[in-house]
Amino acid sequence: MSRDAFYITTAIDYVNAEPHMGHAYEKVGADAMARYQRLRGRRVRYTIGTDEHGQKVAESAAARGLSPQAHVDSIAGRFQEAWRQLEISNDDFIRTTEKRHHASVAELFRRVQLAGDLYLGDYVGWYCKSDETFWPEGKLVEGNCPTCNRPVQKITERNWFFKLSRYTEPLKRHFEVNPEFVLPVGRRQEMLNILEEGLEDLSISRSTFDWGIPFPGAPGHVVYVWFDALINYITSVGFPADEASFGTFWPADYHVIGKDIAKFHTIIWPAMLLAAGLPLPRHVFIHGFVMTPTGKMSKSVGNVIAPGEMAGKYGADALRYTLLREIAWGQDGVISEEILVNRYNRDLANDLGNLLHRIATIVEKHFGGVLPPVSEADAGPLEAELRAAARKAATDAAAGYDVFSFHQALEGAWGLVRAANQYVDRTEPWKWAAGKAGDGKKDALAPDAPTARRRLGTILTLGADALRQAATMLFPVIPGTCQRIRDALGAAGPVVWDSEGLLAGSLAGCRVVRGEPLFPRIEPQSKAEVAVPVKPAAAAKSASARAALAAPPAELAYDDFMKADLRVAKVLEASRVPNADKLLQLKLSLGDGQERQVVAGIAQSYAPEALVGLQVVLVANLKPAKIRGIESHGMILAATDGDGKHRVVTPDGPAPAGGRVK
Ligand code: ME8
Repeated sequence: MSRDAFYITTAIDYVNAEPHMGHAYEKVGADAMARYQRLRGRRVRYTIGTDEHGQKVAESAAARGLSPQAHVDSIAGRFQEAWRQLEISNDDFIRTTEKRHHASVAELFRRVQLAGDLYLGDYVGWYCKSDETFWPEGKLVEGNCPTCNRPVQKITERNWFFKLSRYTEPLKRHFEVNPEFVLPVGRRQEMLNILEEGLEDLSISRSTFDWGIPFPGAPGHVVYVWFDALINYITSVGFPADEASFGTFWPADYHVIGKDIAKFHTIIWPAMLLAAGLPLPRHVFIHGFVMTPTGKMSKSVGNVIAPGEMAGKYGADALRYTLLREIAWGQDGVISEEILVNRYNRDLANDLGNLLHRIATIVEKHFGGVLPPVSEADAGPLEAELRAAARKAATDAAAGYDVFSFHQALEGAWGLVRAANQYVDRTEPWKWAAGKAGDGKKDALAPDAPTARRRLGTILTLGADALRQAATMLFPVIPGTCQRIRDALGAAGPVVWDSEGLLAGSLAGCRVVRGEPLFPRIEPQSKAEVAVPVKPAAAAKSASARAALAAPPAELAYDDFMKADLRVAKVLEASRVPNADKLLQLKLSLGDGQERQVVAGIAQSYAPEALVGLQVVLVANLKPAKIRGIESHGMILAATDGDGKHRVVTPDGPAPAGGRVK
C-alpha cells in the first residue's frame, strides 16, 4: 500500500430495520476520521454499506409482504438518505447483493478451499437470528443469546465448515506482534481470552432458507451471512479484479465497529484472510454504544431517536457535534434531544456562532465589510496569547483526532474558540471603534483616529483568522459549519490543516458577509417536549407548572408599584462574566456622574459591545446582591421574544439618563 493511502470502513448495517442513532454514531465517527485524514493530505477511501442477506432480512421482507430484493432495495435507500442528511463523505456504499460482491466472495472461497480449510459436517447447536450468530450450548446465558439476550433456536443442519480452529495460534501470534491490532487496547484482552480458550470450527453455510449468496459448488446451500458480509471490505477496494486499487488500499487502516461484533472482526475475519493468503487490516477500532437516558434504544421502550429526524430538526452538524463531543469514543454514552439542545446553545450558538457575529458586525459597520490589514507593530501580549492558543489548539486537536479521541480533539479546537472570544472581550474593539482606548486601558486618553482604527483593524482580522483556523480544526466534525464560516469571512480556497501559518493575518482584504446567525438559539420549552419518553404523570406535572408560571401575579396597589424606582440609564461598558454563559457585567450611567454596576443574565442574547451606548430601564432601588462574586446593584428590564431571546426595554427616543420611568 502506498503510504499516502488511507482506507477506513464501518460495519455494514443490517437492512431489517431503519437506521438508528447507533448506526449514525459509527458513521459520523468514521467520517470525522476520514475527513481529518483528507485534511492532512492522505488519499482516503471511506466505505460504508448495507448487509442485505440472511434469515433475519428474509423474514423482515416477508413481514412486509415484499420480495427480499424489493425489501432490501427500499431499506438500503433509507440508509443512504440518512447518511446524505448527516453529510457522511463515504467514497463507496457497498451492498452485499451487488454483482461485484458475489464475484469477490467466490474468489475468496476458491482460495480458502485451496488452502484445505473447508469441509462438510453436521451442525447441531443454537442460532441467534437477530445477531445471525451460532452459539454452542455452553455459551448461552439462561438459554438466551449472550449478546442480545433474545431467545435462540436449535438447529441441526448438514453444513459446510471453515477450519477456524487452525488459526488459534497464528492469531495469538498476530495479536502479540501487533499490540495495536485491536483498539482501544482495553478491548484487546477480551479477544485474547477467546483465543486462549481455543477456537472451534465455524459453520459457514445455511440450507434452510435461500436468501444469500449460493455456496460455491454446494447446491441448496447459501453462504452464512457473516462470512459473506465481512468480505465486503475487500470487495469495496476492487478484490479480485482491480489489482491496482486493491494494492493501493488493502490492508485497511481501520475497521470501525461496535463492541457487539468484535469477535467477527478481530478473530473470524482475520482467520479468513490468513486462509486466503491476504494481509490483515492494520487496526480494528471498537467503539462503545449510544444509549438514551432511559437505557438501550429499543422500539418497544419507545426511546429510539431517528438520526435523520434529528438532523432535519437541528442540522447535521448539531447532531454530529453532540455525538462526538458527548461520548468518549470507545466508551458507552448517553444521547437525548435535551443533551443536543444544550450542546447546541452552549457551544455552537454562544461560543462559535456568537464569535462570527461579533466580528462580522463591526467589520461591516466600520470597514465596509472588508477585513483590514494587521499591524504587527502594535501586536502585544494579547496577540501573543491568542497565537499561543492557536498553536496549542492545533496540537491538541491533532493529537485527539490521531487516536479517535474526538471529544479531546473538539475540546482542543474549542480552546481557540474560547481564546478568540476572550481576545475580543479583552481588546474591546467596540471602544476602539468609538475612538476610545480599548484593551482594558480604562484611564487612557482617547487615541488619535488613525491609531484607533489601526488597532481595531488588527483586532478584527486576527480575531477572524482565529475563527477561521478554529473552524478548520472543527472541519472533520462540523464540515458544513466550517464552510459557512469560511464563506462568511470571505476565505477562499480549500480547507487545509495549516498549523504552520497560524494567525498570520492572511484574511486581510477578504470580504465579510454578515448573514443569518450560524446557530440561532433554541429554547427547550420543557422536558416533556424532548424525545426521551416522559411518563404521563410527569408530563401533566410539567404542564401544570407551566400554566402556573403563565398565570398573572396578584394585583398591585398604585402606591406599591411606585415603590419601585425605575430609571433611565445609559450603558457605558459591558463585558462577559468569566465562566458564566449567561451573565454580562454592565456599567451604567444615571447622569450627573452617578454610575451603577449591574450583572444581567442576557449574555446569550447580546454581545457586550452591542449594548454600549444603549439606554435601558434600571430598577434602581433593588437591594444590592453579589452574583458570581460581583456586586450587582439594580436590575435592567428585558422582554423575551418568541425564540426566548432577551430584548432589553429601551425608551422610544432620547431620554435623560437618570430620568424616572413610570
Ligand atoms: O452488526 N450504539 O449490523 P447492525 C453504537 N450487519 N453502535 C451501535 C449501536 C448502538 N446503540 N447499535 C448497533 C451488524 N451499533 C452487521 C455488521 S459488518 C461486516 C456486518 C453498531 O445493523 C453495531 O455495533 O446490527 C455495528 O457496528 C453497526 O452498528 C451495525 O449494526
